[in-house]
Amino acid sequence: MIIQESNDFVHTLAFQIPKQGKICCGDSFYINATEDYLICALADGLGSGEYANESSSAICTLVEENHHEDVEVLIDLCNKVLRNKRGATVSILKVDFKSKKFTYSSVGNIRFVFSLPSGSYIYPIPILGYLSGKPQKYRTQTYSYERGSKFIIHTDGLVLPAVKELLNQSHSVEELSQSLSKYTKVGNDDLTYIVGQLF
Ligand SMILES: [Mn+2]
Repeated sequence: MIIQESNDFVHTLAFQIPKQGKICCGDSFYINATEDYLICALADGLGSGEYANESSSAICTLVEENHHEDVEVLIDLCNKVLRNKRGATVSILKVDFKSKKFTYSSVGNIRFVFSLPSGSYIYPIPILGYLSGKPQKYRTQTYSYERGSKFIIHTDGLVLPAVKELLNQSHSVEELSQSLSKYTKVGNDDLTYIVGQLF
């Protein structure tokens, strides 16, 4: 499955494939680009199949219904929505186009790399573990970006040997997606990535 969401300020492309032999994907994502901001949520439900999907899709529904909220608020709401469900690893990215800043918060093993056109990279450090409705610490960080910046957010079903080079060598989200295709064969975990480029 490939989904694209774009406007004058951002181009994004998401790709998802379930674990080998499964119809239901345990990963879920949500992307929305408004005139003011981009919001992305990616969740990986523990295990796989239906119950993993129940948790990860609850995260995405919550972010969809509350996408105007700040990342700090959203990540805590995400934790609460998982009470009495299977846990999930969760990442939320919000990019403000006017101030050219992005805010990111993550709990668990979802990977995020942000590449600036100047040649530097930002790897916000996630909190270890997963959300499960229990009291939880968060780390929410804000950074500045420049026009032309690119990013990738992906679940642990995608294993990339050289993510910096991939980001560097691709001039568009379509090119990036093309160069990721050899790493996205059906495997032993659900696999989701979101790539984006900011303008
Ligand atoms: Mn996974």
